[in-house]
Amino acid sequence: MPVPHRRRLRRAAVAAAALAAAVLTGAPAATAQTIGFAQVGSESEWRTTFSKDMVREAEKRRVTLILADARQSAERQVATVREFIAARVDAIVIAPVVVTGWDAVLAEAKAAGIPVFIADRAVESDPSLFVARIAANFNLEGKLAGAWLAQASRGRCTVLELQGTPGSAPALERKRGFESVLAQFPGMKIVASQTGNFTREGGKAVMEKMIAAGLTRNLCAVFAHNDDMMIGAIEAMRAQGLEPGRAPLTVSVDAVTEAFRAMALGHLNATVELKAEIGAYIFDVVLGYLAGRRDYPKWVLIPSDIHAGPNPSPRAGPDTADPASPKKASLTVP
Ligand code: GYE
Repeated sequence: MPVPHRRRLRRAAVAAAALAAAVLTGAPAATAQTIGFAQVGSESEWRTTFSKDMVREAEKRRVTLILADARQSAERQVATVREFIAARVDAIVIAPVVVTGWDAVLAEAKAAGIPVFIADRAVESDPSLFVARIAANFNLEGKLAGAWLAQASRGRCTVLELQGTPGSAPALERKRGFESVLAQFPGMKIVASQTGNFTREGGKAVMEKMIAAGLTRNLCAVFAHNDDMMIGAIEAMRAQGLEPGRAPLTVSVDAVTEAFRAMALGHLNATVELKAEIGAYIFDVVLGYLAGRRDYPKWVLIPSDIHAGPNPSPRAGPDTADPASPKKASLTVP
């Protein structure tokens, strides 16, 4: 993977020739740049769509992209970033597995003069060590999911939560955002919360255990930090004769194709959209920066949205005796 010095020089020569041509013709300069992309893994449909989009966008912009899949390992990912630094790539994009453990390697990139961009997930480190983070607001996503559920259950609901990868920004923030909404409703509470590591198998396995432990009895809702875990959990619930989408209600995050299918079948009630095709947002900033632009905010925000299924969800009315089993469907908010 290391880019040999000679090749770098050749690239520089090509860039210089292109610039000379551009000056002569008035056309914009074409530069050949190499960008290292330290990706989380391929744990979910959202992630694989994002990776494909990055590759497509790099081709479109004639940039060489070295995509390294960390297979959800934080250590492997840090080692990859060190390889990118040794290879003297022009820029590094990191979608960090977890928020911690980044200061040393980010400082090494800075010392080597290689700009770093954080994409999708966040890091907890000195912000002067990276140019910008290009990402959605995970806390808001948790809030949107919580607000949807508060409305659907009229603020009376017991919830099972399937968490994403421990220590990852979306798991931490979606939980915080969701809980901040629940905190406003004394009748809503999370009764159990476990990680399914953002995978379908993980969501299924955790839900099987929860069912076996009796946690789905009289349950109002399941909140999953991503669609893949929810789809696994739906499978587990249906196998046990439960009717996810009716009882319990189901809400997750990502809005991948499979989620829309589950909503059309009535198994999933709502999903908060996290755009997966965000390559254009990322390359705009990276290439803009490499071309000399410096006025980027530390957080370049990608907007979020919520999608609810076609069926009006059953809601617990204020007169429903058991808040854990919402049976009354009503479309009017008192
Ligand atoms: O929601 C999930 C994934 O980092 C926000 O990672 C992302 C999450 C996404 O694999 O599906």
